[in-house]
Amino acid sequence: MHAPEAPSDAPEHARELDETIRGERVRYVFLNSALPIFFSPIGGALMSLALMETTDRHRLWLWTAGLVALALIRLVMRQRFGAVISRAGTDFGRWERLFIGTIASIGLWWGVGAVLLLNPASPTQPFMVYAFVMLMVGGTIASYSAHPWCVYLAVLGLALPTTLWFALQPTTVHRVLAVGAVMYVVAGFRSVRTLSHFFTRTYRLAHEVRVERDRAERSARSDFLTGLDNRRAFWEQGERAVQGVAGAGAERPLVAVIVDIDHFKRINDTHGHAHGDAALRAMADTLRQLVRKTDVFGRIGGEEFALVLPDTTLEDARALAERLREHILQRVVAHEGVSFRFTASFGMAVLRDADERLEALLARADEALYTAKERGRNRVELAP
Ligand code: GH3
Ligand code: MG
Ligand code: MG
Repeated sequence: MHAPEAPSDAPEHARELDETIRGERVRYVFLNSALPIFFSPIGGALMSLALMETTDRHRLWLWTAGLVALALIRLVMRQRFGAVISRAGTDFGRWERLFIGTIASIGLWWGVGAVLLLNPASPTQPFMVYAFVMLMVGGTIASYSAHPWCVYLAVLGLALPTTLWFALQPTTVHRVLAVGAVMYVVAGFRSVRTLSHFFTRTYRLAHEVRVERDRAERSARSDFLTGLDNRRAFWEQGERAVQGVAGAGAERPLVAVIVDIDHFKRINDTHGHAHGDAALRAMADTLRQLVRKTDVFGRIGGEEFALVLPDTTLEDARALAERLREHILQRVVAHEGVSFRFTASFGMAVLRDADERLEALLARADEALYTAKERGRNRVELAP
């Protein structure tokens, strides 16, 4: 049995979809990284400014310069990724590692840097550092929510060092703030997870809609029994081919052929409907084997098939029709233990001029087919 369309390979499909979603996450991180690239060094500079009076200036300079350097690296990376993002075959996995790697290292630079800049001697300075670090945590969650791992790694690097430092202080107010930081981060992670879930679901749904639409479109245009184009698809493409000749203006030969299985009713009556169907599939198979992919052909009725052959001379078309006729004549159809042969008749018509439409052309081919039937079947006839 010829399945008109192979069923989609489910695991292969799922893998492909996962890859697409992964690519989209990377793309989202990329799109959203424009602001954070600048906000990270600006935030660092602002914090340095705020700490100027209470912290060693050389350290502040060094730390801010590090942030600027990391921002520059990301800027270059963004430029390069922007150039390849829409190109087929972009290795999203590689960019994903690079993006997460740099975003996480900036988080770490911030987090570790913040602890090294902390001045325990000052009564207010650590709280300022704490505030800046938590602001950065919020910004990271907001910016990269589509990519949970990016958020988890960057936020852990950012928040863990300061939170630990606060937790280890003997004073209650420090410890309370450490607990607050943990709650803040947990709630943030939780919401990132939820967002990510909806992100995946949206893409999955969009993908399923696309797949179903393609499937519906394909099945509306193909003949279920033979897998060939059905009447509608054949007609659309045939019209286009005929109009192509009209548009070209020059002398371009085009031939239409109608094929009709001889005494098909007899096959059905003698062997059964299933054997008739087997003959139809054998016919379709022969067409697929011998007719060029660029030609238009399909099953237009019960046991009727039609071809539109653009840029084909009458001689070539006749040679093809004869080859098809021979091939069918020789072919033994075997179905459920019964073997039989059948023949087919052919009617051909050459496009008269650029004004002739497919309907008129096929009507003439049909007349020729009628002549072929009259003259004994299993033959090729040309419309006058
Ligand atoms: P001729 O040589 O003059 O073409 O005779 P014929 O028997 O082929 O033509 P006729 O038009 O008398 O019979 C066509 C038969 O095709 C009748 C119909 O039952 C059968 N048929 C139409 N569609 C299908 C199909 O999808 N499967 C099968 N098995 N038979 C079909
Ligand atoms: Mg027939
Ligand atoms: Mg018929």
